[in-house]
Amino acid sequence: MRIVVLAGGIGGARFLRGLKAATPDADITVIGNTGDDIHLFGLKVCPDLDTVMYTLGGGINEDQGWGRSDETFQVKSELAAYGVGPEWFGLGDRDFATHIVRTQMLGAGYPLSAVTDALCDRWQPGVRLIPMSDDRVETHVAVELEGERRAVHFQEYWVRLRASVDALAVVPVGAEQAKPAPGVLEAIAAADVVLFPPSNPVVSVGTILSVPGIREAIADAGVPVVGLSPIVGDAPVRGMADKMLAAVGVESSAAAVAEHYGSGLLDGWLVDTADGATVERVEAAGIRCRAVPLMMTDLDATAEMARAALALAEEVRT
Ligand code: FO1
Repeated sequence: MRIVVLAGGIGGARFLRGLKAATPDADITVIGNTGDDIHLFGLKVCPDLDTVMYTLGGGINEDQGWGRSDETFQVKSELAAYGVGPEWFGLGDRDFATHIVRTQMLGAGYPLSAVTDALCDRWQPGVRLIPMSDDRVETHVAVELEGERRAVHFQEYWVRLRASVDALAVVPVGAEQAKPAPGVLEAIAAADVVLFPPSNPVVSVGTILSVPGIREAIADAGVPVVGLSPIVGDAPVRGMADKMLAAVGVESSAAAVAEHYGSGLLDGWLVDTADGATVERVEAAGIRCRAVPLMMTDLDATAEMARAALALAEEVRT
């Protein structure tokens, strides 16, 4: 079975671990969000690609869900000693090696998709990880700070500001001019099923869908598209997705996210058992809906979620 997954950061990566466990013989292609990418110290950092690669490759800092395990921060503290910031983004020594290799290869003319393949050669994530685009797309967030309206990089909003101020707008800068990376449209066209994991519907899945051609390819693929709600009981399971949803005028609820994706895209939607009462509303939107446990408490629970998503895909397959 060929499965395509649109993944962002921590939630998407953890879901993929369960999907791999549930479908050991499947051919899984992950289309990774690159809107979170940031350039620091002359290096290109790709948080969502690295989180998928490290999580599935066994190098992730499990508690954080990002960055490397057994990390040290000598380079970071030396940079701070030179007064070179920003200090609010915690890059570890092991993680720096990934960004150095990536930046060196980009500088030599390799596209991000080839660089990602090379990095995955080491990590063997057990899926094919393709960036949504080889072109630069960076999510910026419009905020009001000290009475002044400004656009800040997503990472500054997420990490320095901790989403403590309202996001007035979320803009994937460069998306309109971006093209799907090589292999993205082909993977979607060849897929037996497309999954939207419990990633941030605005800045992760939404950003991937903002690359011209990707949303259309999925909508026209003629195969089941099934998503899992990142919102349980009107709150994000992790992260601050509610802040991002508010920026695009979507209420923080499992049903509202399904409606936001729309029945033109989604055939099926899994909500947590806590949101069982909302199944009817989702089905009224033309999206088949089931309530199952959606807390990724351990590998078995996550594998169960993946099996439920694939079962729903078979139910809606025409
Ligand atoms: N998240 C934080 O909350 N604090 C950090 O200092 C931080 C550093 C960091 C470094 C590399 C990396 O790949 C991810 C990092 N993240 C950090 C997480 C990152 O902001 C998020 O994982 C994604 O951008 C959102 O999915």
